[in-house]
Amino acid sequence: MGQTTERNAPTFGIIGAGMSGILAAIKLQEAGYGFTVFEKADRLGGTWRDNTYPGLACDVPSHIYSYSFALNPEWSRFASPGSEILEYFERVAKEYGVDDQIRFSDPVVRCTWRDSKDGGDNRWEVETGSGHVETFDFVIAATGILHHPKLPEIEGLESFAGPMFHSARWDHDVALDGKRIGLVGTGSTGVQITGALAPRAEKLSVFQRTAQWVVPVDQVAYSEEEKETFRTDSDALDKLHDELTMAFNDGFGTSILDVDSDMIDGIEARCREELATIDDEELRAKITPTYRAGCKRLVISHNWYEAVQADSVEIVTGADGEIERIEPTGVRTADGRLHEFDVLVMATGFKVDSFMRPMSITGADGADLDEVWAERPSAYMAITLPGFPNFFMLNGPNSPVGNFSLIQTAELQFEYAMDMVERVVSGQLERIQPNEEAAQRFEDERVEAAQNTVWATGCNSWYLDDRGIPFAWPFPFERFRREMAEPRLGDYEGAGV
Ligand code: N01
Repeated sequence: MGQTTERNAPTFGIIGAGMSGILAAIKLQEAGYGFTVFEKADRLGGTWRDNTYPGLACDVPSHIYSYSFALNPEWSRFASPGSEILEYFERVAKEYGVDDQIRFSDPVVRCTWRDSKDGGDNRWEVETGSGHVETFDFVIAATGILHHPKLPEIEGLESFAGPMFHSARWDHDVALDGKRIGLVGTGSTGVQITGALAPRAEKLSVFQRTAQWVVPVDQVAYSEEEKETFRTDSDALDKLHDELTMAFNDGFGTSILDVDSDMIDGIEARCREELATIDDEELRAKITPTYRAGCKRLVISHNWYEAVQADSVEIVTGADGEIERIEPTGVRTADGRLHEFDVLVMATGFKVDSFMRPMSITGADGADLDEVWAERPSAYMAITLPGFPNFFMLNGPNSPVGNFSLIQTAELQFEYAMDMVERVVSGQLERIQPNEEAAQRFEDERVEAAQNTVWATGCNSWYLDDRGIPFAWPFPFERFRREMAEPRLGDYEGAGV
């Protein structure tokens, strides 16, 4: 396993073969550096491998949900289905020759920094579940954020007698057509599942704890002519990628920093317009949110408004519709009603504060990541950690998150990592380790800015940490781009060596 390396070239352990891990592998291969990609599952693709639920599609335009170096003229739709996205990652990994350099089905369980002052060689020792041990100069954690399914704490959860599963662990052996299905959750996932199952179920009961702002979009398919243009005119494809990036990462990404933003007003108005087309007043009231659009991640859908009006669908919500407990035959709500089902689906989101955990990560002087992150995860500039030398995270804590492509984020972070690695290779830095003061200063500034974002305007969402403070990058995307392009060397230990 691992690439042949140039003499004295640094080596890398990449944890995870999802979008970010594949990116790192391709780029390291191009740089001629040695690496091993560790993947706990038997297939690459991360979230696009784990999620296979009916209706799965990207809510970000496909032409920006692509690597900038591997734009894809073949995308079928403006926002393509999940299976197509998985095929894209598998194809790109194969084309760039990194697919057979992944160590599958063997999770990393431990990463330990062996410091020279303790007799080590200033390298990371990485151990997998099978007992395999390798050492590397650098570790890149590309373990994803929406990775660990979160089941709700509802009394009697395990007592349901029929099939019950989380949306990211879909059981495709379970029949759905003509069945009575209960669906808990109306985030991006629950809304997509509702659209797909409304025409198939005899009865679909959707348990909505909080109404969502659902932005209606057309599911536009690219014509053969358009695809042919993209195939033959790479400038046209680049231009589309750049325009969409400006609109989503910079435009939308920045609008959420202004609670009175015109863009958010426009989005809210578009949603209200669609809500106004619903004749059933009671239903309209049920699904109309009472908080500012953009506070939770916006849900994007081409069929939600049609689906909720289908005869087969019931939205169960409000004080009476609150879930009291789960029983063998269904869900009991606060009004005493028992909603009976053949199948129960939990589209209840993810534990977004786990990141690389539960693997054990020990840095310099015995620093234990579990202890460092005991309260909540955080990272200097969303990429490195004091006390954990030569360790980078792609899409880790405090990274930009929103209704835009996380691929851009990972690409910018990877460039930053390479910039810093080159400084070690050239002898400018002995190791890459931000100092505590810089990390604290960044965290203080981040927390202050986060409280002025639309995410902090009074709703509950996965964007909030245990204190109710948004955990993501709360500055303009342009600043992220700048910070990634120009590392603040003075924030690193031993800078100027
Ligand atoms: O999860 P969520 P998701 N009782 O956390 C409800 C990405 N994604 O899987 O709103 C009752 O957003 C909870 O209710 P409330 C995207 O980034 C992308 O839907 O907290 N209900 C909510 O309705 C997205 O944001 C695509 O009151 C309970 C739902 O479960 C992220 O994944 C597609 C409950 C959880 O919503 C997560 O989306 C799909 C309880 N005890 C997802 N606990 C793309 O297209 C939770 N809920 C790229």
